Amino acid sequence: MNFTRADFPEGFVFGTATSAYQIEGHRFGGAGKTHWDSFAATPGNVVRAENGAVACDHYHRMEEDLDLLADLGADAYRFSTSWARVLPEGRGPVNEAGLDFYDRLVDGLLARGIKPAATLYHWELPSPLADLGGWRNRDIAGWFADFTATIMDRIGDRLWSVAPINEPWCVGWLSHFDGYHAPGLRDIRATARAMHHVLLAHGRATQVMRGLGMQNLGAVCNMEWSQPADDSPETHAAATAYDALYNRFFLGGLFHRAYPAEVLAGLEPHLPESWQEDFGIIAEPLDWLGVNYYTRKLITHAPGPWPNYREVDGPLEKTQMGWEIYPDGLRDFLIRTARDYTGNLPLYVTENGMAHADSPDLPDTARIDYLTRHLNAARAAIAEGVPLKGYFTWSLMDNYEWTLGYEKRFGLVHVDFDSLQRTPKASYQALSKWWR
Ligand code: IFM
Repeated sequence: MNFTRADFPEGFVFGTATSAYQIEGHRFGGAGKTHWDSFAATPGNVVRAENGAVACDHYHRMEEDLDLLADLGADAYRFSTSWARVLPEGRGPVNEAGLDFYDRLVDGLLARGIKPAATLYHWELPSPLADLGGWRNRDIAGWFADFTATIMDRIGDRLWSVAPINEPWCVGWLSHFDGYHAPGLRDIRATARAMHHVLLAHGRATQVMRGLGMQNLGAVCNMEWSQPADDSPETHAAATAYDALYNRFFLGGLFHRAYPAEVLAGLEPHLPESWQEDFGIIAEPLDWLGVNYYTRKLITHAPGPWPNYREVDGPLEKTQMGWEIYPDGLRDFLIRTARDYTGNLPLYVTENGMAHADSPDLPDTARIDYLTRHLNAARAAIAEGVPLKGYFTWSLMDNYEWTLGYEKRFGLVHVDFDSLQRTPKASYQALSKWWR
């Protein structure tokens, strides 16, 4: 890596991220069923029908994993709390073992001098709530607010930061329009409702936490830089529509109390009644915004029904996910987000990293190169005046990559999914040299 910690502003926070279902081992500790369990059990949805039942068994190996984080020199750790581990039915009776687990996790981080950065929801919805319509049901905002109160009552006094929901685009669009994530729907009305309700739930949870006197509350949005595949006006319109749906819809709701016209063109007839009246809750003021960034997409026009775009294969070098490597997109998103939405509000890169088909003894140069190039892009944004305050790599360790099972390895630490042995990769060693 061609820079050191000293090349970033004083107090810049470096960390790594994971999520509950992807690492914990959902079958341990009395957690309730989730829509990811049933989605994965349905043939054809997930590679080899793999699920998060055991994952990395972080539930039993938490201390070892926290030691890895400490040895890495991380300042902060983004983890998520599993709704079904805390409330197995989604509402009602609490699983004390679940609350104890997150209590120990937070204390374990603090004991090692690492800032706990919590995400309340990273995708595993309790099945009883999915049965009631999940994100399509407006009541989910209240259910989520109650879950927020339950978990924050226990750990809220010791958290460094909280974001209610990870990547609302994935919760809304990828899961209800593309059908690629649980619950696997492909329905425009379900999509419109889920996309709106996810923001409403974010706002309600934020209000609950403000009521508890909590600070450093934010939101985490994933972004993909969209570029037209050719110069025709209709291809440009397609790329703009992709950008609106993926990147500007959620920022618009959170910061401008409005949704982009390109999205309303398709979703407005399907949004819940009086949706505009919810912006007072959705746009609850925040302390920071997190950007999750991995890639760009080349977009072209697609005939037929809205949204009239499709992705085309791009020429750039790709990761194991088949995602093009495009660090400039990170710089440009940070600049655009600050300019058009967040102003002086602190920004964080809350996820960035690459999947690579590696084993513990390989040099891991591709990942080191990817991280170096994106950290340089972050520095370029800072040089342009963007108030970027931190950067988190995805992920601390190889884990369950949802629909793609355990094959896609994003970790700084290699996990052998038979023995569950952890082995730091060369990228872990490289980061640990200059993070400390
Ligand atoms: O593994 C996911 C994570 O759950 C959310 N952000 C993107 C990562 C890589 O696909």
